[in-house]
Amino acid sequence: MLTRIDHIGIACHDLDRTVEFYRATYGFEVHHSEINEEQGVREAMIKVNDASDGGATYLQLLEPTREDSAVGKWLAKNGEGVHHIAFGTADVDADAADIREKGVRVLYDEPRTGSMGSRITFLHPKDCHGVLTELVTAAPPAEGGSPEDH
Ligand code: MC0
Repeated sequence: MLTRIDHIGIACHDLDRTVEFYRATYGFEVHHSEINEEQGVREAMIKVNDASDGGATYLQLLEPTREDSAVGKWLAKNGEGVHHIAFGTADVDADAADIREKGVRVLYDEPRTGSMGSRITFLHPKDCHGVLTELVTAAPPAEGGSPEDH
């Protein structure tokens, strides 16, 4: 069951400058940053609010690490802006299977690794009224920490 918005993915040309915009304009700080080589992105997660299921909602700022990545191609075509939305679920495998049965293309056979050790998959934007949609299951809580402490 999808229980919250996990994040909104925003494509940008310059991650550091974009992070500074969100800090200076809204007072948001970076909660976590990493490079995901498989996805071809350098990313910063900005936590906006906690959620009742123990998760949280983020803005995910994405700078491509290579031009032929999904974000690199999208930026070249569209410029900066909202790239995808992501829904949080406790069971990405079950939700992806249910959604696939409804005829929506799920892009990965098995979920892959996303931000902060999460498991993620994507739904094709052409099957979702033009919105690239991601499903996310957060990593289990670290010993003695919250699910977001990675
Ligand atoms: C492409 N299209 C989109 C779109 N990307 N529409 C809405 N939103 C997007 N973000 C549209 C194009 O405009 C085009 O439509 C059609 O889809 C095919 O696009 P393409 O440029 O030819 O590109 P493809 O087909 O090679 O790839 C599109 C696809 C790809 C969605 C399959 O981007 C993909 O696999 N995305 C999932 C992975 C991803 O996005 N990773 C980056 C975030 P027309 O009408 O012109 O034919 S990584 C992330 O978010 C992780 C780190 C995390 O959350 O933890």
